[in-house]
Amino acid sequence: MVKKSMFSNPLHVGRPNVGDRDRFLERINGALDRLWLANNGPLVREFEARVAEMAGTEHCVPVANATTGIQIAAKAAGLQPGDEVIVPSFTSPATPHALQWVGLVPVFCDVEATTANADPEHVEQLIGPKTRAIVGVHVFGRPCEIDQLSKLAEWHGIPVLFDAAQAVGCTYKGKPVGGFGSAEIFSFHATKYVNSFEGGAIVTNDERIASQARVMRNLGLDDNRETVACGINGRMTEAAAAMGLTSLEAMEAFMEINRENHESYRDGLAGLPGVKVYEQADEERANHQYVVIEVDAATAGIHRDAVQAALTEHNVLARPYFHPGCHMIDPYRGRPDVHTPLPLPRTEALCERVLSLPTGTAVGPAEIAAVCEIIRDACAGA
Ligand code: T4K
Repeated sequence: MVKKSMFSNPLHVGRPNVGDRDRFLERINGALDRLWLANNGPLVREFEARVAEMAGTEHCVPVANATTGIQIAAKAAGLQPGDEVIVPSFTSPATPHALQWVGLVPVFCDVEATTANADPEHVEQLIGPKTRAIVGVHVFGRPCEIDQLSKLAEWHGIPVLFDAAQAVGCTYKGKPVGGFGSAEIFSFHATKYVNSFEGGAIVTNDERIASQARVMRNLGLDDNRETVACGINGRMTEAAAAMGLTSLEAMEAFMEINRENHESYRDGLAGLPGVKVYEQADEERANHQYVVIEVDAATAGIHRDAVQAALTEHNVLARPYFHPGCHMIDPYRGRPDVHTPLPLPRTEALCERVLSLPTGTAVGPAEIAAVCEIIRDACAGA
């Protein structure tokens, strides 16, 4: 039986990874010396080049965060207020909110039980006369069915965008995530394994979308400082780019630590009935930035919420990403203009089972062993 409060300090999910501090401070000092702190400065331009290189794309437009990036990408792809966009319900509220905020109408699809990603068959069923785009999400960094969603979009003559907020550094069929669909959007939020404090990037091979996005990110101003579109301030700062560049330099090391952590959790929870560690596709490069367990209450004899409560007692602050499904939250639930045929059974079942556990540089084998022991104890006591 585990002792009371295993950890004196909270063990968080989403603890930021910090790269080489000296290198970061050097970059910050450079920005202060140059007195160039924002508006597409040299660090942002360098970050842009590094992210494009990592994603293997022709263009990268750094932005203030992924939420703004989704909004800008949707508008740059030509979507207009009132257009319906099919999006999975099992995602961060950031995805539908970003769409809703620019006047689009999210239509929620169900997910595949094994991958937690959008079910292409359900997407196909939902495509109707007002559908103007599909937004796939690479949930927990595992790429969604990119080929099938892209084919559907092509058949219907509509764009497909990918919310790649969680999939920095991952591959799909051996190619880096970033170059698929009309555009993909990365997040470099503090809680992501590669972070720029707050930040994001739109990556694309579409010259028109990239140039539109650049203008829209900068209040609609073009290179000649003429206002040519209704823009927004979606710019990244030099301080964010300094952190982003430093973090990117450590990306491989962070990924390796995440991979080892994932393995330690898998070993630590092996054979525990009803508790499954979410897996990435074997043949792909995965960032493992989220370690997610699925607790099947019927088999485990305990609900996910009780496992979370047991962890909280020990100062382990696990997170039920994503619960509830976006179709169950305001402003979407019950709204007549959000045409989601209910229920979404696989999404709803998954939302009751998932729990994200601490990973990244803040934890190691000893912490993970203790977390697994708490979970085993909770299940045994149920
Ligand atoms: N699409 C998807 C699929 C996403 O997952 C997200 C973001 C987006 C789009 C939008 O990307 P951004 O616009 O954010 O670039 C967190 C993140 O804030 C959010 O970025 C992320 N998804 C989501 C999955 O997780 P919260 O509300 O859970 O964050 P919060 O403040 O509760 O922090 C989470 C944990 O991290 C806590 O235990 C505390 C810890 N933490 C957090 C911060 C900020 C730290 O230890 N240090 C820190 O600096 O959303």
